[in-house]
Amino acid sequence: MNKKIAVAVIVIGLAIMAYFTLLPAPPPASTPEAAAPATMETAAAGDMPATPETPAAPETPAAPETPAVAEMPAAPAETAPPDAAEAPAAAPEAAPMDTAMATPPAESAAPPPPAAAAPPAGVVNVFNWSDYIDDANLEAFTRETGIKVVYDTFDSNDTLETKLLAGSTGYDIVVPTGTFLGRQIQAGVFQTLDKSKLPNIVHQDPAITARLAKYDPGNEYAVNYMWGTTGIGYNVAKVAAIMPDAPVDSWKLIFDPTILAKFKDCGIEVLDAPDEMIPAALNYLGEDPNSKDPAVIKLAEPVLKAIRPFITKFHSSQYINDLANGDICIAVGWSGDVIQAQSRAAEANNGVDVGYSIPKEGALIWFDNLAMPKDAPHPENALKFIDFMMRPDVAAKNTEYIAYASGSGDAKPLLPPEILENGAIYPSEDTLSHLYVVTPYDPKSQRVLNDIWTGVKAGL
Ligand code: SPD
Repeated sequence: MNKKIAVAVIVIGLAIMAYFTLLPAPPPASTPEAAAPATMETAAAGDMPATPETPAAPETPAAPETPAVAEMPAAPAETAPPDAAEAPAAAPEAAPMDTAMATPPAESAAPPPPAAAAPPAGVVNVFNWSDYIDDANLEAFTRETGIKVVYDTFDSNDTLETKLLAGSTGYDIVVPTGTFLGRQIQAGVFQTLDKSKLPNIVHQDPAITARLAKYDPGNEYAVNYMWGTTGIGYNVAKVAAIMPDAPVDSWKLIFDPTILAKFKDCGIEVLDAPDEMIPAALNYLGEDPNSKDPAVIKLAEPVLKAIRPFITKFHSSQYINDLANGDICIAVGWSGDVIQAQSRAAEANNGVDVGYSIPKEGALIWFDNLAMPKDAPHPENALKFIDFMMRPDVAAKNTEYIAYASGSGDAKPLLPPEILENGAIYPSEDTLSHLYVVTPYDPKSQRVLNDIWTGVKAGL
């Protein structure tokens, strides 16, 4: 009897040993989980390379396969500043905006061949606009360089500027619009870019680089990432039902209170951006949208106050989902964001048709740029990131995904005709000739702008 028990114990023991021997090994750092971008909140900060024992971002939830339009969160207005040197790894509260919304393309879902993955090489801390990158590009960057991307988002230049002026942001890469970049350079918040480390700069569109030089003389501090326009997004069916001859191709739709009032109950959102809305109102009045004269700027005030009662929300990213879901009729928004709303509605197959118009009176053309704060903790990695984003195939992938025009001229031949020929993304020469630029505001005119905006929003 005892002999039988002893034999049974030996057999069970051998079976347990065999089971553990056959268990799969833990995933290497090059798996998609390890390559997935983290947020500043989710990342273990500093230069700690990801190891198989401590994967880079195991907490980041996988992106949903079919984004549920209704569930997409609004971009956080603020994100906590990283402390690249000291911040401990924190449990995530939410997936980063872009990660949560992205539908991973097929190629990013498959693990890369082990030979393609570079060994861990530290981190790069990126602060970009929400809905402004193809996450597959972040994953490819990590795969190719071994550099983990810690990625946070914002939806307002003011948010970015407040952080930059306070200093010690912990960010290696930020993406200011030209209007803000110019004065931020003056304020000394950026470092010059070592062009010898940016071989892909040769692919940039010379016309866009020349435009950028107006804000960054000599193109020393920044390279253009994307550019676009500020226009009107609208729900085609709902607007037509309320007003069959609605002037969707004109700023009258927004700034004529007798017209806008008709859409109040349907929902109207405008950008929470005085540097956009005030020039648009001035342009509508036939004034110089780029005026820095306080007396001229103040002409926009009564125009904005007259439409204030009909505005449902001042927000600079919520309108993407709200348009896509058919929750609002009209938004003053950014070109690519409105096109993203179109795509989300189409993906959701919800029957919502979103239109974008660049009003015939003219609209703002703006340039968003990659720049490196003076105290960037990982400048070498930042240069690698900038160079990667300028690579034509990478830039084209971003443009295809976010529907904004790229600073890379050599990306254009790689784009499908439906992007290249979409005048909302790459406006025609004729449309371009109607667009206006806004140059940086000095402190005095900026104060006038802010005061007007505060009063408008408060309904004073
Ligand atoms: N969702 C990305 C939006 C980028 C908009 N940047 C443009 C700022 C123009 N002032």
